[in-house]
Amino acid sequence: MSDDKKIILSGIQPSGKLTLGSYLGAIKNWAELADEYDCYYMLADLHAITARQDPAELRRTTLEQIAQYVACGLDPEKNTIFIQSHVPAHAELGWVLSCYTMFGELSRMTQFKDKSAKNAENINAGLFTYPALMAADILIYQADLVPVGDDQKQHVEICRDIAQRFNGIYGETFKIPEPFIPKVGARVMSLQEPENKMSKSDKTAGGCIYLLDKPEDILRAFKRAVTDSDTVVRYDPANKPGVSNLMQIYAVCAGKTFAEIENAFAGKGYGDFKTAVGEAVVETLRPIREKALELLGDKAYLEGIYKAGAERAARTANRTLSKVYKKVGFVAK
Ligand code: ATP
Ligand code: LTN
Repeated sequence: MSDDKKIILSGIQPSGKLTLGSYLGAIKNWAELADEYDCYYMLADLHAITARQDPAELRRTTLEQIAQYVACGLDPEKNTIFIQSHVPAHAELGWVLSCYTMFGELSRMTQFKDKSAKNAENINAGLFTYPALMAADILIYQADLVPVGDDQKQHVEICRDIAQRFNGIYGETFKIPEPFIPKVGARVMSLQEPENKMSKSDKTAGGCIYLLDKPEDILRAFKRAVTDSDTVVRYDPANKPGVSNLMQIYAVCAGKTFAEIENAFAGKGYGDFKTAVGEAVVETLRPIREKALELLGDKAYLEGIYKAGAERAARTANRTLSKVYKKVGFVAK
């Protein structure tokens, strides 16, 4: 991996099964960037424990997620794939950066407010300081670009603020990263409650499509997707959130524009449209599911990927951490 390439970092919490939302909003773009950039993709297990996880389940979903990263087209030879807790420098820089992150800033984070409202019994300090650790994840690789869905934009913005604050005090230390958010698919909504984001922690039956879902389950979920009492396939997110969400999904999975979709389904009603969207999603996910299931049978291969990934990631990460420790005045070892 050469030094002159721009750097990308992104990650997903292994807190459950990956959804169509995380694929269209984030992972799909990752694979397309591998040749142009030096890419780091992690499994954010340190972040995952901000919500209570079952230990055995967390181990299992972490491995499954690695298999799915590769199945989604991330070539482990071209991308550095690793588990966040295997590179301790993240937590170390996270602590330092938490001392340069303000209480007021953290209080404004939408994800904190949403997750606190949903889990009133476990509003822990980690959930609150989450953005400081996420800033460390990004800044420790001197990342130029952070490919994420729309919901993470605010976290990339606070990361930029933290980096600028630190650079302002100690001189140029961190590269200021930019979010990279797709034009279509940046916010896939629940199929049952199209006003809410499709999310792996959402327990509403039929709202979520998972990457490893069977084709017949995917088709059924789309047939039952909530639309409206009108019958026109038209892109209008404010008045027709269900149909507009299906159009977004179809646009990305079938490679069509909204105008093409509107024309193709003019006068046809929702039944045909929902079937077409379901079929396009089935065909998009079919190779991913098959590849992921195959890889899950080869634990040694997956282990090889995350071990090599952590070694490579740690080399870069430790360089930034040393620089930061020196700047803040820690005595060298
Ligand atoms: P959780 O429910 O545990 O908070 P999540 O399903 O919301 O998880 P994340 O792990 O937070 O997913 O997100 C993984 C990546 O996928 C992030 O970059 C996020 O922005 C993106 N993403 C998640 N859900 C969607 C969605 N519905 N539409 C588009 N992008 C999404
Ligand atoms: N907060 C993200 C996961 C995440 C991340 C990151 C994404 C943790 N660290 C660094 C991009 C860059 C989420 O909840 N999806």
